[in-house]
Amino acid sequence: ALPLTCRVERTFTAIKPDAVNRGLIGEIITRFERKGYKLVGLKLVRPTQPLAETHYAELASKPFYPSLVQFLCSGPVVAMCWEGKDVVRTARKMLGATNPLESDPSTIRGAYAIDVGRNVVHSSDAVSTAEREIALWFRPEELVEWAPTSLQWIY
Ligand code: FUP
Repeated sequence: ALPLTCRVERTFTAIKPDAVNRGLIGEIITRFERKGYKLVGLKLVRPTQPLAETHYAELASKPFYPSLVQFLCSGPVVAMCWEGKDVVRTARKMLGATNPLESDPSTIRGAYAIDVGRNVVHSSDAVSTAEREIALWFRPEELVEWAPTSLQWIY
């Protein structure tokens, strides 16, 4: 049972265009489902340039920023909101290090990525970032409140 003291959080996770094109949507969603997190938002979007620029605004001064924005807009992105105990930090662990050269092979990036510019997934790096990114990518009515009741859907 969920103890009252546990920190239930929400995070913003995105499957980037490289992973969508490579047919990795199911693999990535499956990892989060099997971990035990609850999906409360899900949509396929073709990000506009302003959306991508705002999403990565903190990196605007980096040399790779223009190509990063262009990459995010280059195809469909699966935008997700996942909910559960410590989901922000745990999702980052499940993704692995930003550079696939450093990510453990048991992580999503470690398993499926080779190049830092094509690193398959994004997930918010802090609770405050998650709040900003969820509000950027989703309208409030697109987030669904629900209590998973697995057996009810089988019988
Ligand atoms: P992360 O939070 O793990 O996605 O990492 P950052 O916010 O530091 O970087 C955002 C994205 O920029 C990465 F997913 C990939 C890209 N990037 C590069 O292309 N080159 C770099 O040297 C660093 C990051």
